[in-house]
Amino acid sequence: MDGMYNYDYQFRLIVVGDSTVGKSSLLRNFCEGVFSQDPDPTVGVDFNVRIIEVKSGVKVKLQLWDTAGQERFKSITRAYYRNSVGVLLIYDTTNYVSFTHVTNWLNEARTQIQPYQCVFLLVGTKIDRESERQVTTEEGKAFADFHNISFIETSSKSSLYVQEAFTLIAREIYDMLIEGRIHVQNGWDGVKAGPKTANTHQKQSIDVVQNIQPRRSGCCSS
Ligand SMILES: Nc1nc2c(ncn2[C@@H]2O[C@H](COP(=O)(O)OP(=O)(O)OP(=O)(O)O)[C@@H](O)[C@H]2O)c(=O)[nH]1
Ligand SMILES: [Mg+2]
Repeated sequence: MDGMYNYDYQFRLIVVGDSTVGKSSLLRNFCEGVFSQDPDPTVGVDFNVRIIEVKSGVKVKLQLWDTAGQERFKSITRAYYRNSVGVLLIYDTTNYVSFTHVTNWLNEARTQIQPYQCVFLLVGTKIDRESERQVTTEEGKAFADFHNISFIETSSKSSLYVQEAFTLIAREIYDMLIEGRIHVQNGWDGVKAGPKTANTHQKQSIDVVQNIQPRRSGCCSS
């Protein structure tokens, strides 16, 4: 099997945060390797796909949902949380207000995603604008540590740590899957077995529907 059909799992990730923090730019850099100074604000929800290798020989197709940060689209984007196994919480390191709003995005995601498991990653963007920085790395890290989630700072303009951000969250999800803390489940699209592993999971997924595992801290409603 080749190309888009040659993967072991599919993870659905959602990218949230205030308007203009750089959500679409992060996804465009990751999926297309480009950066635009003046992109249009996202209207509702956009969708991207990329396959990555989470460890040697294991390919994961990432379905990436890019949401609009503007308040008026909240009711549309809310519907996309439920089928996500990963949430990238984005703030702009040059905009302190966007950092103070991360708590709201985290709470919103937890409320919408429960009772399903998910993994969060805190992402501070625009580190190429170091002289305009308003949120220190220590502040970002302290927030992430407090909520027991991972943390990374990126620049979509300079392509700094963009790949690493997606690899980090995908590996974390994969590890939880292998450890049995996240499951492929019927009726939930957060994680799906790919063409290579679909048969193995078919029986398993029926078993786990009635047996949702307790979450580790850092997951949805801990
Ligand atoms: N210097 C710099 N600018 C960036 C970076 N990422 C995004 N921007 C700029 O920030 C602005 C907003 O970027 P978007 O990616 O559209 O922001 P968004 O979070 O998708 O906004 P909404 O779709 O309205 O929610 C644009 O002018 C981008 O060029 C970055 O890493 N460095
Ligand atoms: Mg956008």
